[in-house]
Amino acid sequence: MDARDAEVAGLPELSGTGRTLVMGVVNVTPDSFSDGGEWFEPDSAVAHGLELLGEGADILDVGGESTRPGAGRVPQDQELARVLPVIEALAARGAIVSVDTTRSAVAERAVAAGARIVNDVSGGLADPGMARAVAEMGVPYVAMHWRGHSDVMDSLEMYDDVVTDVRDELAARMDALVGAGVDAAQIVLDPGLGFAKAGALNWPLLAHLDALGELGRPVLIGASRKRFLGHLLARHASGGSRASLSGETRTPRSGAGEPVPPRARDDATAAVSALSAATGAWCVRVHAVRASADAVRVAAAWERASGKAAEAGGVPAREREPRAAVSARSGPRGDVGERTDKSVDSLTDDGTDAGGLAPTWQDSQTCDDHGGSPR
Ligand code: PMM
Repeated sequence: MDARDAEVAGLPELSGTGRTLVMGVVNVTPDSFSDGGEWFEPDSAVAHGLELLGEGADILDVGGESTRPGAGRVPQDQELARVLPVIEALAARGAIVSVDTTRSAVAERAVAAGARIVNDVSGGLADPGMARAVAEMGVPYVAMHWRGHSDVMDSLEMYDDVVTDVRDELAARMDALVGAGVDAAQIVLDPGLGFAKAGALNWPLLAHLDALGELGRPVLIGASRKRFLGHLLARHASGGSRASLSGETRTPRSGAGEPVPPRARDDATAAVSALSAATGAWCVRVHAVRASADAVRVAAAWERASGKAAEAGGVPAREREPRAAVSARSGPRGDVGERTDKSVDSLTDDGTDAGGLAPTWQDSQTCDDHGGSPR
């Protein structure tokens, strides 16, 4: 998986950037878990979208139906009334807009209103008409891993091995979509962080993004403000082992064991963006754009520099040897470890410590970061 080589048919302006793209979230909903109600009026949603563009968003993702755990469905005409004016206005201002919907009728109307991408959190499972609609429209299509609507997804979290199960289920979606006439070049895959995945299940997916890369399509990551990050930070806030070992004094941001609130997850989101970019993700979907826009640029500069170091002969093998452990620790699936190693080469030049770039599979398995709700 490598963002630099990824091509998605129908988005010529976004190819060849040499970096991971940033999708800014514009939720036109009263009840999304992260920002519900903030941009509910069309004018404020449009203003928010323009602000995100100014902060460096490449794509604006407009959605009118909350997918927070437990949420019920919004009637189709209400979803349309929420998203269409916002999409029309943002597209008219030159934004590349995606529509976040599971309904083919909404996707079709949104594309007619100027949306260029369909982002379907159900990967075509919620609406049997979606594959045909996307095939006919020929637009880029984000197919996310999904097992059921928000009101039932908490009960669908059984996995033998979350990485291989998600990969195999996405492979099956790809086959079905292509079978229905969608060009594989239109498809972007997404592991669906937080969707039928409680806290600890999300980390192996991030640590093994290369497993999705095996399916040969670009990957989009939507970690922004999700609950598994809230739980991770709650451990720090409660004076967990890392803080006390390092003698660091941290201002508690939440009560012990309680996830920090969604907005307090933005720095961690940017860290996920940087690491996702380092492993070659095509795009990250985020609420707070500026930090992730910076993060993906840092990752790209880092990658370019490591490429140059390798071309120039790199660091002598003798110096590189101890760092190979980082590659081995990042897992058996190839790409992540390989690319980590390259970055480490350039770091060795200035003596910076690069240890522990990727969590290990075992670390993730033993992580106690379970949350009551997947986000
Ligand atoms: N997450 C949410 C909504 N849409 N789309 C994709 N492709 N991937 C995601 O992870 C994703 C998504 C939920 O977050 P929100 O309610 O804050 O928009």
